[in-house]
Amino acid sequence: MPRRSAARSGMALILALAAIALGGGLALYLQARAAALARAERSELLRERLRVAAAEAAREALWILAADEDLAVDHLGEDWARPRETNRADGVSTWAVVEDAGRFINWNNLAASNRTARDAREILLDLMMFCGDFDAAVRVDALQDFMDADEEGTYEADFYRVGDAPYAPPNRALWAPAELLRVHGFSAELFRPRPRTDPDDPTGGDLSAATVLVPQPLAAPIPVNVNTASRDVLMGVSGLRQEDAVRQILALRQVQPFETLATMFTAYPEVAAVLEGSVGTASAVFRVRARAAADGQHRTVLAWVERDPRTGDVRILQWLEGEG
Ligand SMILES: [Ca+2]
Ligand SMILES: [Ca+2]
Repeated sequence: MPRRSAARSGMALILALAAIALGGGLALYLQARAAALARAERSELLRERLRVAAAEAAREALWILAADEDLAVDHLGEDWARPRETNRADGVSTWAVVEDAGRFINWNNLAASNRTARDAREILLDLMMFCGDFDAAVRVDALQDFMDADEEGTYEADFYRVGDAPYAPPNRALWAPAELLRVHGFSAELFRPRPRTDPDDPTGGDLSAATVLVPQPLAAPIPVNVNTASRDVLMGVSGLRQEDAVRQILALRQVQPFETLATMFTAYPEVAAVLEGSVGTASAVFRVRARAAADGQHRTVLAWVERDPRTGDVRILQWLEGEG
């Protein structure tokens, strides 16, 4: 009998030890889980802090844009055009930059009615040719059909009603660059940056740096700003035969930004005829890009705004938040 009792208590001891070991394991597991939860919580908290910081950086940049004292002239030497960087005491660093839409050619210009010397179609065709695209006519025709209200054309609904994922052109101004990539002939390849290797190459332009998609339906095309537009953009807007005039415009604005178009048109009467109606000295639409980073995480803001040319008030057209 005593032997059996000893065996039982031995068994009880083993069970108790197993329970202790299990309990210890559970405690360790719970501890690890709590630490993981705390880490996830901290990471979520940081994400939210970065989201707020990026939005604040974008808003501050827009304040500076609204405070611009000269609304009749916009150039790259103005306060709003300078990228801003901050390194805050809490370890968050932010960066924000404002760019005017006038320094680019807007794809949606093609959807606006036109009463200028050179229409949006001609300008886009020349720009794309200048950027080495010799198939531009097909792409511009397809984009025109994609955005115009009617259903008459080669690249309308029937054209896209093929394959496993048929879709239809929206027949309106586009809202996002991703929509542009659905147009026949457009692909990410078209927008790959092209560093200029030969400065004299007449077809060495960079379409990725010369165009933009302003997410806004337009009554008239957004004018190109002669004070901020790049050489490629000015070449596109003035036509491929105006290389000398474009070079002189760029040299002259280095000395002093154009305050009126009259001063430029007097200096270059030959370009006045082609640029009339397509260019301006100020911009009304701007893009702000902002970024906040800390501990290897970052959050971004991309917003399009319209600035009232009389009051300077800034109105948001599109506000996108993201990561990376
Ligand atoms: Ca200004
Ligand atoms: Ca159409």
